[in-house]
Amino acid sequence: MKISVLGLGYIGLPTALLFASAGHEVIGVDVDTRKVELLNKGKLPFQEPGLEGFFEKAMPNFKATTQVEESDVFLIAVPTPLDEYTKAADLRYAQSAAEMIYLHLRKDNLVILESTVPPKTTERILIPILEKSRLKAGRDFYVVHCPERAIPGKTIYEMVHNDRIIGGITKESAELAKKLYSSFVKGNIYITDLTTAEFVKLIENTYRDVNIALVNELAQIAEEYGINIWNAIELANKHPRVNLHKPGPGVGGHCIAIDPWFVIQSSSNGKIIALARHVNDTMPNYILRKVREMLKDIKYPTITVLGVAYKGNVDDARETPALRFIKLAENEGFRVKVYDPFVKEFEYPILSLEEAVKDSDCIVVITDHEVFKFLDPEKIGQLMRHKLVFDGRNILDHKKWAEAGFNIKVLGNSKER
Ligand code: SAJ
Repeated sequence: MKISVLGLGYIGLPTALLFASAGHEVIGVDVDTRKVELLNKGKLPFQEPGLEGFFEKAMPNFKATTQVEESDVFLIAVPTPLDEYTKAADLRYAQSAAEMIYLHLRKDNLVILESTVPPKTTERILIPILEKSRLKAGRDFYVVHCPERAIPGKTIYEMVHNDRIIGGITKESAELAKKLYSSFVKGNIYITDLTTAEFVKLIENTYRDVNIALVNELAQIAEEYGINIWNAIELANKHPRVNLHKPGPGVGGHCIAIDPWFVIQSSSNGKIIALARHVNDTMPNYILRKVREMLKDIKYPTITVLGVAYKGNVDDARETPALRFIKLAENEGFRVKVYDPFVKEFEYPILSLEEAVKDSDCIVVITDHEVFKFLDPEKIGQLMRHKLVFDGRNILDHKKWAEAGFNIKVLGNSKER
């Protein structure tokens, strides 16, 4: 098959390379000329574990370009960001991808939408554009929605091993796409209709968002009762049907903080979903209140944010709660310094650990990077002005930090060490 993949980002590029490694002829299309040039030189535009490994294998069957050409399959994997003003999906990129495709669409082509979209988007937005080709969807060409479900940091593994959902305009469309994906997917592939597939993708992330909001609220309640939420969660999760998530400074990334809005944007329901968004979005405010209490006797305090990635062990800071925390802290007159061992691009300078903790009054852990467990509090303490830590992820080795003379507070645990 000749497959054109539109959008060579975190999802489109690995998908394109997986199809190419499976023996298909793949044309990667992106509007970013720099990215296209890099790829054609055999260089990857971003890091993702495992991606480099099979790039070489894929190369003979892969070409990057800025123009769409005639193909058997068109796969759309462009961003569908949240419009902050309307809290609805911004479908501009998906629409322009469809505009590029319809000019080259032929009978019996398959069009796949992988981008995350609000329910009914494929039917109401995408298909009308494709039908400007004068071909009829479901009769002259095939259409499916096959949402991506891979987690950043483990994208390749999950793309190969996770189960997939394919929603087709017709059963034939879904069956055709299933056959195509089977060339690299080892998980099960389930077939459904277009709107159900769109909905399923969204409710997976909504489930996670609402559950994280629940534990974030419980963490605050636990503090009122003077108990440790982390112990309570561990014990509650001994129940065979309970799986409480982990509290933290909120939810970042380009999926979980966004997809719940797509579920409710055109619905008259959605109270719990909107409330969960609010709880998670305001966690940085809560953490700042806690930090302020710790620093109440210190004039002109400086704080050090440990971790600005939206989650542990990744270099991705998109929609990170760290940014909200830093901005709020600055508004209140705190001086903020930032350290993250992975993140390269960020709105604030990323300092070395020594620079970031020097003369600081308090460390605030925002990201659960595994390496933070192995920090040396003795050395860090010697550089700081006051030895205070707020652990927003319960990730540090508290015993070690207490032994080094630190006063530690942990989110969801009002007990001091
Ligand atoms: N988080 C918590 N507590 C938890 C779990 C996560 O505070 O117990 C926070 C993380 O720190 C992070 C955010 O939530 O800020 C999201 O992280 P994540 O690891 O839960 O998910 P993402 O956004 O990296 O990827 C999700 C995945 N969806 C699900 O697990 C249902 C992934 O499978 C999707 O493909 C991806 O969204 C997407 O693209 O939609």
